[in-house]
Formats: sequence, C-alpha cells, structure tokens
Amino acid sequence: MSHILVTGGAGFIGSNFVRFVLDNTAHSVTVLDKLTYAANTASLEGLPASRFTVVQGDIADADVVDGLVASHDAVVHYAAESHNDNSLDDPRPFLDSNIVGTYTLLEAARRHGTRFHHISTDEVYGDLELDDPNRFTESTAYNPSSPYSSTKAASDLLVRAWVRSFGVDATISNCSNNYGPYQHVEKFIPRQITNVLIGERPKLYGAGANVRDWIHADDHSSAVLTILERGRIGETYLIGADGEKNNREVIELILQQLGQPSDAYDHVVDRPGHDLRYAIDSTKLRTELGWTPRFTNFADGLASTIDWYRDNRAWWEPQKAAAEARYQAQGQ
Ligand code: NAD
Ligand code: TDX
Repeated sequence: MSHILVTGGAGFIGSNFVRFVLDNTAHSVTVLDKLTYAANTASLEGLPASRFTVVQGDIADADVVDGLVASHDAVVHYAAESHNDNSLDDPRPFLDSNIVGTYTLLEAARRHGTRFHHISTDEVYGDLELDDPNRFTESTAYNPSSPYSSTKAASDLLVRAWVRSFGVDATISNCSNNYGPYQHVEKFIPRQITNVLIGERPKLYGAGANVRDWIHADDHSSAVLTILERGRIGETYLIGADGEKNNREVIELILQQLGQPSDAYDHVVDRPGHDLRYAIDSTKLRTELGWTPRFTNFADGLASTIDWYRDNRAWWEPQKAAAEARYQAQGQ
C-alpha cells in the first residue's frame, strides 16, 4: 500500500483519478491543490476520510511542496492551468503553474527520491492535417501552438531532463481530449450541454471542422494507474481511445441527445491559432502494459455525461455565469 500525492486533485481529471484510486486500490491519497477557479471540492465529497486528505497550496511554493513530497511514496502531477482560451487572454499564470510549478515538484522529488508521474497532453505535438494518415506517437517531434501547450511542452522537457541529469524516477503520459462528469463548463462539451440545459444555443468556433480525439476520463485514470504501477522509468506513454470526431459532429450529437434540432447552434469567432486535428496512436501503452479503454462508444459515453450534467446542476450552475462572461468578452 502506498501514499500518493495527487496535485490538481480538485480539478476535472485529477478528481477522477482520486476516486478511481480510492475505489480500485488500497492506496491512500493526499490532494495538493491551489483551489483556483477551475477547482471544485464538491467533486471530492464523500470519499473515505481514513484514506484521503486535501491540502490547499501552490505547487510553485517550495516549502509546502517539500514536506508533502518527502512524506509520500509517489507524486501524480495533474495541477496546471488547463484552458487554451484563457492562455490566449493572459499567459502568465500558465508559466507560473505549468513550468515553475513542475520545476518545484521535480526538485522535491529529486531531493527525496520520490516516484513521479507527470500528466501531459497530446497538444505538445502541435496539430495534424485532416487527411494525414499518421497519428501522434511517442517519437513525434514537439511543436506546440498555444501559450498553454507550449508551457505543457516545457514541463515535459523539464521532466525528461530531471530523469537524465538527476536520475529522478519519472514517467510521462500525454493524453488526448477528456470528457465525462465533473468537467468545468468552460470546456467544449460541458459548455454546450449546459447551454442547452439553460436554453442557450451551443457555440461552435469557426466552421467546426477541427478534430479532437475524445477519451472518457475514467479510461485516462485507468491508464495513469497502469503506468504508475508498471510503466518503465524514463518512458513516455501516449494515452488515447481512437475517438476522433470533429466539433460540428459533437455539437450535433449533443443537440440530438437533448431532443433539439441538430442545427440549433451558432457559429462564433474562431480561436486564434486554433489547432486543426489531434490523433493519438496508443499502441505502446496497449502492447507493452496491456491497457485497453472501457468506453469505446462515444455516443454512449456522451449520453451518460449529459445525464450527469442534467442531474447535477448544483455542481455546475455556480461556474456558468462567470465562464460565459469571459466568452462574451472574447466574442465567443
Ligand atoms: P482543470 O483545470 O480541471 O484542473 C486543474 C486543477 O489544478 C485545478 O483544481 C486547479 O485548482 C489546480 N491548480 C492549478 N494551478 C495550480 C497550482 N499552481 N498549484 C496547485 N494546484 C493548481 O484541468 P484538467 O482538465 O483536470 O487537467 C488536469 C491535467 O491534465 C493538466 O495537467 C492538463 O494539462 C492535463 N490534460 C488535460 C486534458 C483534458 O482534456 N482536460 C487532456 C490531456 C491532459
Ligand atoms: O465553445 C467552444 N466552442 C468550440 O468550438 C469551445 C469552448 C471550444 N470549441 C472548440 C475548440 C476545440 O477545437 O472545441 C474544441 C475543444 O476545445 P476545449 O474544450 O477548449 O479543448 P482543447 O483546446 O482541445 O484542449 C483540451 O484538450 C487537451 C483541454 O482543455 C486541454 O487541457 C488538454 O490538454
């Protein structure tokens, strides 16, 4: 049995991993989270107090980080500023949390010999043409586009350097777009579901031909636990579930599943520098570690996500007005 420190555990994917670990293992978990606008402690309600604690703190605060890293067997590092649109508006918090925060954690892992797993994104590889037969693999060259993805790329490179130069016991995973319950309403899928639920029209950036490779957050969590337990130190694993869909298809499916006409959405101003397509080849993770996703039908996973937002208005309603005010200021 291990004590795992989960940074960013009050966010969307971090809280999913915390629930997954507590449900499926005997490990105990401490969450370290700054509780930014993106966090929601309601996502962690009802977890067993004997195996679970939350510490509010900044991963860039070396004093807080040192004691926690010293007293845990492993760090799983999710904490980050995560939203591309916000990074276009104000990049600075992305540098502080994603780069300096990761550096601070790595230094503590180095001092204390603590196992470290770094959570990253497929966006570090830039984007693909719609008709490119290739998908991203572990050997694709880094080519990030946005302030967000460039800070995530920087953090990955720091981890690789700390493995090679200082012998830190680290692994990295780069995952595609996640969906599921507990995702902040600023993100694409929950924004459109909650728009329909409050009588607003969904908002599609540009023509909506951009492709994202969707994976359910539960499948991301099972992959991360697999890598934490059996991954080879120093290795990178790509996580994906063959879920490519363009944004227009996703909006139309959401509208259909909510009983609306499938053209009842608005086109709004496109994201500057908008990546065209992401696509993951997860062969290494599947063949080397035997991982497979459980959610292989996107329409079914989306339907259960819609049910969750319909049944959990108290979780998302307090975020909605502020998120939409930010979009309105950007013409989106
Ligand atoms: P999120 O925005 O929902 O959650 C991020 C959490 O990190 C929040 O709880 C926030 O309070 C916390 N945090 C931010 N800065 C912090 C700091 N300085 N110190 C401590 N805590 C801090 O994000 P998410 O979608 O759950 O993403 C989690 C991780 O997964 C990120 O590293 C992101 O890059 C990566 N990722 C996300 C996706 C996706 O589709 N959402 C896909 C691949 C990878
Ligand atoms: O209202 C919208 N309309 C729209 O068309 C919003 C919010 C988004 N979009 C488009 C932009 C993207 O093509 O939908 C797609 C998905 O957008 P986001 O949810 O903002 O995700 P993305 O930019 O793809 O990044 C996500 O996946 C990779 C996460 O936010 C990142 O943290 C992760 O690294």
